[in-house]
Amino acid sequence: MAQRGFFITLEGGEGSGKSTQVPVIADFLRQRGFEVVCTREPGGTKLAEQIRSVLLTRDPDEDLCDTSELLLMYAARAQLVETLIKPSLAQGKVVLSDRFDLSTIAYQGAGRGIALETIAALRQVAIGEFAPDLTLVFDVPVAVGMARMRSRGKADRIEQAGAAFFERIRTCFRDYALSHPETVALIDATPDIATVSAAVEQVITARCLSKE
Ligand code: Z5A
Repeated sequence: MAQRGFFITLEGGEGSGKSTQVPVIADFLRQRGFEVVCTREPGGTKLAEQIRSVLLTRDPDEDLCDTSELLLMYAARAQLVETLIKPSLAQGKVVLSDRFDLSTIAYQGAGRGIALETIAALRQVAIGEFAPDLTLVFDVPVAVGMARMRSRGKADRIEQAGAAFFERIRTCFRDYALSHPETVALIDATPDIATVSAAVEQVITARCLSKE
């Protein structure tokens, strides 16, 4: 039977540069002989991508309420975990996901103010105890991230929230990383792309590859 692969998630606020790092990490791991599957949240499968478009497109006639937003995040996550992530890990592949469950704690929990107990109850229904082997939290000051995003153009529905919302999210990501040092690494994402890549590769080498 194939050895189980490992699951790495990339998390952080707007413009933290995590999406830029996904193909860099994938290349780094492929060069070391791993089969790598890259995905994202919300989305990553045909049906989960349909949920993503409901989540990220602002409907001028009807606001998505916070509870619906939370339920749709978990509907998309259940679909992604069951149909893509678990089967890929069972085949011995490495899965890289641009965002995962920690984004729900940060955005719906710290950002929208939904109780962590509510989030934990839904997580249990959607994915049970399933969790990443390693989470990389990309940290940049909110103003730096926003400036990077502005240079990219139009904001989606969630990105239209105010600066205080994004400050709460950044604090949540940082606090979570510092309080879960065994499974989460905090990456300073302010320097240039190559410097951030080098820091990430060092963490992956130490946490995942040295156990091979
Ligand atoms: N969301 C949620 O609320 N709850 C959940 O449970 C989940 C998600 C899973 C998904 O949006 C939204 O869903 C997200 C959270 C919410 N919303 N918000 N707001 P998305 O997938 O469309 O986008 P994103 O994940 O928020 O961000 P992104 O667009 O993928 O950007 P990024 O990963 O933070 O950064 P990037 O695309 O790699 O880089 C942004 C720009 O900066 C780009 O021009 C790069 O070239 C540049 N860049 C990158 N790195 C650097 C460095 N190091 N220096 C300088 N410039 C850089």
